[in-house]
This record gives sequence, C-alpha cells and structure tokens, in this order.
Amino acid sequence: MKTAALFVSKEFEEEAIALVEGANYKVTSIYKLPKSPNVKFYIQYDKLQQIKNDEEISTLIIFEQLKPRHFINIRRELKGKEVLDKILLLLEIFALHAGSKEAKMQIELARLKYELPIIKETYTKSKIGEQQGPLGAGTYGVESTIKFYKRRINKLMKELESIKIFKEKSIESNKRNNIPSIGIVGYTNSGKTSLFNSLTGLTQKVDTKLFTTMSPKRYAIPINNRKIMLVDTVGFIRGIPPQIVDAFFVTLSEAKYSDALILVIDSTFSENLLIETLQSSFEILREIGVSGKPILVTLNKIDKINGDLYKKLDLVEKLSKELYSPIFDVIPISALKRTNLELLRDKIYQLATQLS
Ligand SMILES: Nc1nc2c(ncn2[C@@H]2O[C@H](COP(=O)(O)OP(=O)(O)OP(=O)(O)O)[C@@H](O)[C@H]2O)c(=O)[nH]1
Ligand SMILES: [Mg+2]
Repeated sequence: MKTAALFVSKEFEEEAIALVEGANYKVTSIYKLPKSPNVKFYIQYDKLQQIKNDEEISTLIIFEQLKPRHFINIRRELKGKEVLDKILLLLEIFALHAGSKEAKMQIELARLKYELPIIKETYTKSKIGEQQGPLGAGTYGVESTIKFYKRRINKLMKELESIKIFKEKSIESNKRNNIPSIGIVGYTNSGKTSLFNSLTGLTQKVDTKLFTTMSPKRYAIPINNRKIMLVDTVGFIRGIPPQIVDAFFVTLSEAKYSDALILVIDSTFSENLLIETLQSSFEILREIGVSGKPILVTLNKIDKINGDLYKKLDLVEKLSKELYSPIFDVIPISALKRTNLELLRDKIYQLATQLS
C-alpha cells in the first residue's frame, strides 16, 4: 500500500482522509495548510524537506488546488515521490471506480487538460535552461509530449460529443415511450445505491468507501402497473473543483435529464453537517442545471439514529423548502432495513402520475 503525507485545512480534514483512504493510500502524517501559501512550493519549505527525507512516505497530497509552478517545483525537490493536489486525487479516485467507457474517457480528458499547462510551463522553463523536460529528453521530448496531449484531448472531446448525442437520443425515445425517469442523487455514501437496490431488487455494489458508484445505472420498475425508470448516480462532495465538474457531469447529467429527483440525505450527520449537506446538494443541482423539477427528499439510515429523528426531519423539511422549489415531500427511510419503503413507492407513484 502507498503511504501519504496529507496537507489539509481543519475544515476538510475528515473528508480528505476518507478520500485519500478511498484512493488506497495509508495516511502516515497530517499537516495543516499554511496560512499564506509559499510562492514556490505552496507548503512550507522545512516541511517539504521533512517529507523529502522521510523514506516511509511515497506520496505528498495537498488538499488544495496547486498551480503548475507548484507541481514543477515540488516534483523537482521531491524527485521520485508522487505529488497530488485535490484535483489529481479526485481524478485518481474516479479512475478507480469508473465503469463505463464514457466515464473513463471523461476522466482521462480532465487529467490531460489539467496536466497540459504543467507540461507547457516545464517546457518554457526547460527552454530557458532552468531544467530538463519531464521525460528527461530535453525540449524535443516535451514538444512531442505536448503534441500527443493535444491530439488525444481533441480525439476524446470528439468521441464524447458523439456519445452525448447518442445518449440524448435514447433519453428522448424514453420520453416518447412515456416512461418517467427519477434520478437518485445525493452526497457520496448517503445510501443511494442501497435505495436503488431495495427498490429494483438489483445488487449493485454498495460500500462505505466514497464514490462507490461512478457510472449511472438505469432500471425500470413497475409500481401499480406503471413503469418508472430509476437512475442511480455518482455522489456529490463539497466544493467540486470546476475543472473536473465535467468528469462528474457525465453521471450527474443523468440527474438533469430525469423528470424528477430523489435526494438522499444521511440522517446520522450532526445538525450542522445536515445543514451544510443540504446547502451544497441544492447548490450542485443548481450548478448542473436542475431547476423546476420536483424533488422528493429522503432522510436515510434512520435505523441508526435514536431520539432526534423528528428534530432532524423538521430541520431538513424547512431548509429544503427554503433552498429549493418544488419539494415534493420529505420522508424518513432506511434503505437497509426497508423502513417506509412502501410509503416511498407510493410517493414515487404519485410523483410519476403528476409528471405525465
Ligand atoms: N444503517 C444503515 N446503513 C445504510 C443505509 N443505507 C445505506 N447504508 C450504508 O451506507 C453505506 C453507503 O451506501 P451506498 O448505497 O453505497 O451509498 P451511495 O450513496 O450509493 O454511495 P456512493 O456510490 O459512494 O456515492 C453502505 O455501507 C451501506 O450499507 C441505511 O438505511 N441504514
Ligand atoms: Mg452508490
């Protein structure tokens, strides 16, 4: 297993550790981010030296967004060690879980686009004699790498465009068949796939790791003799960097094309975290262009909480209605123990009836 030194602000510490572990690294040390970033290395020079000299650490992860010059300077300083920022870490996790060809292509595209400016800047520096190119082959090597990147980026963009057109057509034809589709969305690990499985009877992979689902899954179920399409999607996280929104978007766009949504919220969160989760969930939905579609909010994992259910339910209901309209309903469930699943099926049926 690879070992990582992690630099992260207190606010994101828990989430960052879960993500780093989800990418199969063992976190061996955690450092605070500097209040004012070092111009050359982002982190403090003495900390960088510590990491350089620590043979146990294979990877430096800075849970922030680095500039190309930071990558170049840190990589030069650390020689063989791997260096990831928040974006490269997320892309690595996406790549681990990506199932569909489209998701894989979207992730490769995001990575190439992110690395191209780093290579370009290395090229500029190597030209003025500051250092060798990334492949150690001088400027010629870097020039051909840049050309390769650009060709590959163009090719991926073309292929993705044709996949998108094909997908839109098939979604259109579903619409003509009058099958309403309902997207299951929410924070990663909230229980979307568990809910999808208990409603469809399928056995899609469920795990405590973040981003277990990386490709959307569609499946039509009958409720009261009516066919309804359910779509399981990739989970949200807070503060998705804009450069990788597209890699997310490949699955999140399913939410945009759905006629209505089920938003799954993890009821085991503290009240503060519930508030934050709701705010960021509706924010992300707005960012991907969801508006006007009815949303059915489910407060999941209620088998794990005791006592404060009604307080939390009240909070979620009030805040959801403040943040979005129309909220179709808010109901407590347990996807795992199948609590209130019949009620949920009824609600889904009512929702579908309202849609057509
Ligand atoms: N106790 C309890 N655990 C649940 C419930 N629903 C889901 N879980 C657990 O929560 C974890 C995450 O469940 P998933 O269904 O994989 O969550 P997800 O939202 O699909 O996660 P991603 O695909 O990673 O975005 C798993 O360990 C589930 O067993 C529930 O109602 N009660
Ligand atoms: Mg899932």
